[in-house]
Amino acid sequence: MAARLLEVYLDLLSQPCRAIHILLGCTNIPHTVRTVALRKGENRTPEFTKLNPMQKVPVMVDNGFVLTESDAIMKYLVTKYDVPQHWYPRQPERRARVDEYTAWHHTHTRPHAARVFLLEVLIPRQTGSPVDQARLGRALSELEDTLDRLEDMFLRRQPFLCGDDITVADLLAVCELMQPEMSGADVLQQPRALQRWKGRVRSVASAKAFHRATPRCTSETATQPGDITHRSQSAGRI
Ligand SMILES: N[C@@H](CCC(=O)N[C@@H](CS)C(=O)NCC(=O)O)C(=O)O
Repeated sequence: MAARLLEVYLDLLSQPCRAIHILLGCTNIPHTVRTVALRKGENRTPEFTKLNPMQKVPVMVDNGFVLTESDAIMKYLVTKYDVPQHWYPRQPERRARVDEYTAWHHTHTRPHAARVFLLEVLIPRQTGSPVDQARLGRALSELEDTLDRLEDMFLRRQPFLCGDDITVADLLAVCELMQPEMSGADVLQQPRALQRWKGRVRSVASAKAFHRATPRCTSETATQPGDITHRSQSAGRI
C-alpha cells in the first residue's frame, strides 16, 4: 500500500505551529497542512480530540503515526527525512546542546514570552479591559531575565543558539519571541545580541527555503513555476 503523505495540523497564529511550518518550508519535506482554527474551537471537535486528546496544536500524522509536541515533531521530521544535519546534528555533543535548549525553552522562553503577549494583547482584546500594568511589569521583568539568559548562556560567542548553524532550537525560540510583533509590540526592540540573532535566523531560514526551491525552479519546473509549492505546500516565513 502506498505511504500516505505527511500531514500537519496547525493554526499559524500559534508559535509552535509556525516553527514547524517554517521548518517544513526550509527543508522541503513533502506535506499537507490541515488548518485547525483555534478561535473557532476546531481543536475541540470529536475528530480532532480523537487525534489529540489534549486538544492542542500542533499534531503530526506520518503514514498513520500520530505525534504531538512541537519539539518532538520537529526532531522526528529532521531525523526521519533526508534533510541537512545541521537542523538536529547527529554528533552527540552538538545534539545534546539542541536538547539542552529545547528543554529550557518550555520552562523559560515560551511561558515568559507568551505571558507578555497574553497580558498586553490577548486579555485586553478579549475582555475590553485595560492592560494590568502591575502584572505586565512583572511579566516583562521575567522575560527580560530570560532574554539575558538566552544571550549570556546560549548565544555566548556563537551565532545561533546551539552553535555555528541554525537548528530547530532557533526556530522554536524565534517564533516565541516574535509573537508580540503580531500586535505591533517588539520585545527585541533595543539593539542587542538577540536582535542580531533574529536577523540571522530570518535570513538563513529564507535562504535555505530559497536554495531548496531554486534548482527545482530552474532545471525541473522552469515552465511551471507553480510547482515549487507542490512538494512543500506552504513555504515557511518568519
Ligand atoms: N507544548 C506544546 C504546546 C501546544 C500548545 O500549547 N498549543 C496551543 C496553541 S500555541 C493550543 O493548541 N491551545 C489550544 C487550547 O489550549 O485550547 C507544543 O510545543 O507543541
